[in-house]
Amino acid sequence: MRSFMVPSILLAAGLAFASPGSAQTAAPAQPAAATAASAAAAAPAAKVADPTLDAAGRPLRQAEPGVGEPVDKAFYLQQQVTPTGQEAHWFHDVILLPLITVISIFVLALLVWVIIRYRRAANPTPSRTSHNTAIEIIWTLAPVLILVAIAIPSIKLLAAQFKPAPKNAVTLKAIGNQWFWSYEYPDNGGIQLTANMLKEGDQVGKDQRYRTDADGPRLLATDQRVVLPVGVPIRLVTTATDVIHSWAVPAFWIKLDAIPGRLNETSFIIQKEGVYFGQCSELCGARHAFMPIAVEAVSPAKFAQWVASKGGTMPGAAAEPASTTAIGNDASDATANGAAEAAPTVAATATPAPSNQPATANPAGAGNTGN
Ligand SMILES: [Cu+2]
Repeated sequence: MRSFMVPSILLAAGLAFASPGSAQTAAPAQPAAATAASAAAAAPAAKVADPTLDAAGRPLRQAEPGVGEPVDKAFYLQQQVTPTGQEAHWFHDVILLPLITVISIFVLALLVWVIIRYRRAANPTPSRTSHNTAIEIIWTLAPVLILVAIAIPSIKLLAAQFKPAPKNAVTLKAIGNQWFWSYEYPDNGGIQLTANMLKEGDQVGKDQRYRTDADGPRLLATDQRVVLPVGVPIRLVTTATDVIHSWAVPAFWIKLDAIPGRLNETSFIIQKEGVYFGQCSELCGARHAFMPIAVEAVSPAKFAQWVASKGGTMPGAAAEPASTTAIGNDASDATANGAAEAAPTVAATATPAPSNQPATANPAGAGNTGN
């Protein structure tokens, strides 16, 4: 199926000389001539400069060490930058971890006490007691009360994760493909991105783009970042074109399955500008480990500029979103929330617009940055 789609897309882009074989490998970069030609052919309307990239097409913002990315030899949760994530982090640190520690130590102490105190040498004639109503009530009731106490914040947290996004939310549609992510911004003029993992310098041919430290850590950096505004609700919608994937960004407390033929939805608010990395978190095939996610959170004004640079539009006309209402949807917007959105997005899944061509050949591509 895709073997037909890819050549036709390339042909449409005027790349008749690019062989279908090279297009199918989902490599993050292409030979210089092809990249330049496709960029010229595919981006006629980009007048505004992409505010996230420098003149050479490299990302201006680098990841902050220890934020939004794993740390060498560390374990524990990443610093959370969404309200839900912070609540979950608190729940883990203040409730769950102390509780499980106390219970584990208590049970271990009981076991050790029984093993030592009631061993055969120390206790030659065992007790014949088989019932003690008081203690039976205690060991039944105590766990029940503990579970009820945990359930209250737990269910609250669960509800927060699946609360529908408000009307002013920015919609990001993440589409899992074997093995890369593509993205759509249906409320912003249908901007489309394709994000491929950046390979290391020794893994690519001459003149091909490879990862640098400005892009992010090895196996996490992508050739195109997902750009999202801070302080504005984000409606994340996931789906997939082939098998089940999962869009997961630990710093957002987000892990949402992307299922072919279905839409999953959640919402979150990023509170801090920065670069946040994640990975596909559903075993999806041979290159499951090589379809990372890189999100760059920027100010709403910068987001509007980025949308303009991709040839998109901000809902609600005003191209200068100073407030959160200006950046999101208006109620009047035809592609606004809820059921109205479901039909076009499902249709978009049926026709796999995102291809596995390198993002540099994409209308929204980062450009010829490797050269
Ligand atoms: Cu996957």
